[in-house]
Amino acid sequence: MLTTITTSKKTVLPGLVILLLLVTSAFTTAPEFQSVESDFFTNVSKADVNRSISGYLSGRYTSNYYEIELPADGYISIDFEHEEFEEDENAWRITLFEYNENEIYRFSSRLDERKVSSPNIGLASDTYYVRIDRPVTYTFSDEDYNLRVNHTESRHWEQEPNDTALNATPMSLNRFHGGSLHRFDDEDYFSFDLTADGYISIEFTHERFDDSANGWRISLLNEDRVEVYSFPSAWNEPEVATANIGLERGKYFVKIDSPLIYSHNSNDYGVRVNYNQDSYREIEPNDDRASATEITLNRSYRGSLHSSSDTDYYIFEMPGRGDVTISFEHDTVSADRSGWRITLLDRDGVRIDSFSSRLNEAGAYLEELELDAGKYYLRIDNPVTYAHSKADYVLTINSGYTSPQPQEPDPQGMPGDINNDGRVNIQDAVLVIQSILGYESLTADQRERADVDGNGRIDVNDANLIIQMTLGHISRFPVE
Ligand SMILES: [Ca+2]
Ligand SMILES: [Ca+2]
Ligand SMILES: [Ca+2]
Ligand SMILES: [Ca+2]
Repeated sequence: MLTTITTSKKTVLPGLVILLLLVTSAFTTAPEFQSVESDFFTNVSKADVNRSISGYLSGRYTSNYYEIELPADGYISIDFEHEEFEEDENAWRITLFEYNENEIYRFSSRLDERKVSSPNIGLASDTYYVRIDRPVTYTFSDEDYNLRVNHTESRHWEQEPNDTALNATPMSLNRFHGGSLHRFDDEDYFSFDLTADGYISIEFTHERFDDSANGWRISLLNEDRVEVYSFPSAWNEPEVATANIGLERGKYFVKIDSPLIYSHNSNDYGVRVNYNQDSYREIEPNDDRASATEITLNRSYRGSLHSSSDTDYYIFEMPGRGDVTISFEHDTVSADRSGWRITLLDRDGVRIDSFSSRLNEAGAYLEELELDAGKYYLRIDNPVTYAHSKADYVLTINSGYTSPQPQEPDPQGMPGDINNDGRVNIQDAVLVIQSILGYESLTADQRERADVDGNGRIDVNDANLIIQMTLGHISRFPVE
């Protein structure tokens, strides 16, 4: 019996659907029964930025859509205003979204709230939508409202949504970029590229507020999204700057988020990455032996303990048994405390010797230490947390031995100084002759310095000119 009924219903249904469709198409305007999708197409109107638009919700289930074309990259804020009523209930919901319906921001307006505004939201030049509808409560108001999308043009502002490293907003080095955590769970990723080894510092600024809660957390991440360093900024701390952080060339991210939900601050912030090229610098992260920064003898390297828990490992090689002197220098700070501890370790990480450098002393030395051939580590850390200084230090390992040094291209290298020892002498002429004869091959930088007549080739005329310079017959090369 049951089966028979079901079958008969099935045969009847298509007819009913067709009938319903005919009925619906006969009475096309029925706003109370429109779906969100049909609302979008019938109820969307274009809205210019920086101009007030008035409107009202014609029905309990109506949504008004506004299409907003941003003429340039920058940031917007949305103002929503209406007459002030007595009830303290939410009657309007304002939603900002992208064309693919990805919601960017949503807020509500209460009946007794004459004006509400969104925080500043960074957006790229594109088309966006604002929807006005009733919040998910029973309150409904068909009173007039005014909507205004304020747009400010800026080429140095975050572009939402940038909540993952994949969507990071590219940032220019040495320039402030604006942004805001428009929601408590907003995360802002910026990306930057270092084309050469060097060091950066990050500056973070915002208006000063009378509260000591941490409103922002700023994290530096490397290409693999591994955190290199992270620091907070409190509401009442309008400027924070990190120590110099040595980094190797590559891609990096700066991520800004709220450390805690209750201390979220939606006001604008500014963030800047200052960069300087430097080939003789620690490379963070170098907090363990496996990631130690390689250094060579008789060269000064700079580094810093960017936080009280930072540890810096260096590795160097003794080509044979000999004496070394380790020098550690820094700017002085008036406090009379140990600021740095320097520990020498063997290749297995066993301590050989250590010494400290006090904050109020310009440096400290470990002298005349005899070491066998092999690899060694130096560890720099903080002996006592409260005595931390984030100032740069300069570390040098002096020894009669010279490490085999990689030929670093010296941008200041002068024409004729092929071996880059700061002088033009007969050794340079010999190098040129050897390279012409094929006994020696020169690097690209050396070839550039060797071509002293500037004819694009290294030939006997270049060697001749270098010899003449050595003898004092000429005072400058044709290329100079
Ligand atoms: Ca943001
Ligand atoms: Ca974001
Ligand atoms: Ca360091
Ligand atoms: Ca380190």
